[in-house]
Amino acid sequence: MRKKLMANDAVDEIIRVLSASGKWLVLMHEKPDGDTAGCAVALASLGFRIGKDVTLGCPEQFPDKYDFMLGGIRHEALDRVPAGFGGGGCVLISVDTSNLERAVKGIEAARERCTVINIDHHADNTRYGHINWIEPTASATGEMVTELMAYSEWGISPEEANALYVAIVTDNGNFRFPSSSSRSHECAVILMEAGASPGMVSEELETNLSVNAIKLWGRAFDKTRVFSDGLCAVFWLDRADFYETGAAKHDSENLVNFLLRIKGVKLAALCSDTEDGVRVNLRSRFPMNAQKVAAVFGGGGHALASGCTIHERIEIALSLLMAEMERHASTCVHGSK
Ligand SMILES: [Mn+2]
Repeated sequence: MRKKLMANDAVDEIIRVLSASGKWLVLMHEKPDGDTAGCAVALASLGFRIGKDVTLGCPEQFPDKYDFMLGGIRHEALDRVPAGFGGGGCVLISVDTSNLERAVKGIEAARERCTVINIDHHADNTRYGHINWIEPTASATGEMVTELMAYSEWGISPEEANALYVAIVTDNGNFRFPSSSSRSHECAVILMEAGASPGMVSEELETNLSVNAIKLWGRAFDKTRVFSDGLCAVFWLDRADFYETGAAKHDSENLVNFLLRIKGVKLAALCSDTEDGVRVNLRSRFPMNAQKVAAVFGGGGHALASGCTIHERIEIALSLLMAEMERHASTCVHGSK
């Protein structure tokens, strides 16, 4: 099967480089989500399938809940690009990673030893690769990788199709977020024809919670605060909430989405106190723009889903954040009149 892509020089160049390279290093971003993990697993699997020497690298522990899509693929926890990686015919592929701060360390230095391919859908991508294929209208990097693989002569195996299906549905909320498009659905068709099983994937994704995660969520729900005339909501997790419940860091991934289910709320945030500062996950509904709030604190992401870190005590971080959310909400309300 060969899906026609719009004319795209970057894709032709990527396929040419992948084809010519014997050694691939495929990298996910920090705190791997379904999109980066699914894309990286699919590309690594492709590499193995066509006889390349592949390393699949994850900046930290690979999240258990995505283990099902690994099949027999090995992955390594890498805190930096291995010093020995490089030389003729080596390629480093970074997926869904908007900047080097979110990536495995050492990509900058590795640029001199290998070709760096940067495939991403974040509008604020800093174009750190030799080849940068950035499509902000894609609902997931998984759409791009689906099209790339379908367009190439290599195609997509059933396992790769499942991994890419995970990438797409975890980033576009099962085709419910405004970012999902006819293109997203076309990619789903390609993946189903390649053997993806949406039923199996949703079963794996929806029924994998730990009791500890539920207890952690309860702690956050209990601290919900709605403000700015019901337009904004926050909740937060203290360090004690994590260690007293025994929950893992990634158990709070996408927890913030619950706040947007409160009637009238259009801008929501989860603050998690960590050793590295207060991590903020922001979500919004149009016309509010979560990215604008995150940007005030040096963060980034997408218009409707973004994040930042505030290096303050949790109480101070919360008050700074809530003030900024309130300011943004009032700009939107008055701006739309
Ligand atoms: Mn993504």
